[in-house]
Amino acid sequence: MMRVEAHPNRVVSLKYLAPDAVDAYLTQCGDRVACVVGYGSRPVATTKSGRPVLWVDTPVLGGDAAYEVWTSNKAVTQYQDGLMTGAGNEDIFFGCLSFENNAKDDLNEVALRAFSGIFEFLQRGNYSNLIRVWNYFPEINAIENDMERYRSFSIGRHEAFVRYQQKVEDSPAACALGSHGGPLVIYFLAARSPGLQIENPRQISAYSYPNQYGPRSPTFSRATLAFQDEAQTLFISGTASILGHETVHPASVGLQTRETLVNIRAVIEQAVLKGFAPVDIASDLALKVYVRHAEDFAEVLGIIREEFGAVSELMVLQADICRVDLLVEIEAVCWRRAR
Ligand code: 3EB
Repeated sequence: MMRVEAHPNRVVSLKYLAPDAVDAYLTQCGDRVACVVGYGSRPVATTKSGRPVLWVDTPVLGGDAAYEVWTSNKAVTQYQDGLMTGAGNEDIFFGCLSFENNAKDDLNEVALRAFSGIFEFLQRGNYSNLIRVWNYFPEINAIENDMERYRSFSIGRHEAFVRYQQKVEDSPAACALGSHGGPLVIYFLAARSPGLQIENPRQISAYSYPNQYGPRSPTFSRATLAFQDEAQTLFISGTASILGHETVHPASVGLQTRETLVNIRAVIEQAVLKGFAPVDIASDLALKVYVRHAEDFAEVLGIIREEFGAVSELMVLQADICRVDLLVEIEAVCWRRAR
C-alpha cells in the first residue's frame, strides 16, 4: 500500500473523507493517525477496518456519513484513561470524551465534569495548552429546568475554567453544536507549546458577551494560532453571523453565510497582523459548515464557492446552532502558506 507522506510543515493535518475512502487513508497514514471522528445518523463504533471512531449523530449533507481524520507529522501513541481516549506525540495530543447525559443530571454538571477531566489531564501531563475544543450534544436549544441547554452547558464549562484557574482570555478556539442524539461528545487538541489567542474586531469577545445570552459567557476565543514558524496553524472557532454581540440577518441564510465568511476573513486578517503568513484559500484552508435546515445546503454551499472558490477540505453537517436565530455556522483550519 502506498504511504501518504506527512506534510513536513504541518504538525497536524486534517482530511474529511467519505466512508468508502477512510480505511485506505488510515492505512496509508499508519501510526500518524491521532483522531477519527465520524458523522451521520447511523452510529458506528469503528471503521470497517476496526479503527475506533468517536461518533457524532448529525446528518451529513451531500453524503450518508463522513469522517474527520486528524494526523500528525510524527508518530503518535494511543492513550486510554478512564473516560478519555486519545493519541499524542511530543508536540500534540488529541483527546476524545463521551458523557451520557441522563435525565437526572443537569447538563451544567455534566459539562463541569467533562471540562474538569480535561483540565486535570492537561495539568498532569505534558500538554498544558488547550488549542481547540469541539462540543456536540443533543437538544442544544431545548429548555430544561428553565434554562436553554446551551446556556446550562456554558455555565458548567465556565465553572471548570474558574476552578482550574484558566483565564478566559486564554480560552481555546471552540464550537458547540446540537447533535440529534447520543451523549455529550467532546474532542480537543492540546499542545506542548502555547497558542496565541486571536479575537475578531467585528465581534465582542464571546467571554465578554452580555448576560442576555446566558448567565455565564461561553469560554472560547475566536481563533488560536498554534505552533511555530513554518508550522503555524490557525484554528478558527465556529463563526456565525454575529456583529458586536448581536445576530444579524436573522431571516436570511444567504446573508448570514456572507456575514460569516466576512467574519472568518477578519479573523484570518487579525492572525496575519500577529505574524501568521497569508493563506492560500484554495490549498491551505479546511471548512466545516453547519446548517440548521438541510434545505439550505445548496444555497450555503453556492455562496461559499462564490466567495472562497474550491476549498480543498469541506464538510457540511446539519446541526442546530446555539442561538435559535442562527441558521449557519462555519469553522476553519488554516495552514501557513508553503514558501
Ligand atoms: C458565537 O459566535 C456563535 O460556545 O463554544 C461559536 C463558537 C459559538 C463556539 C461555544 C459558540 C461556541 O457566539 C456560537
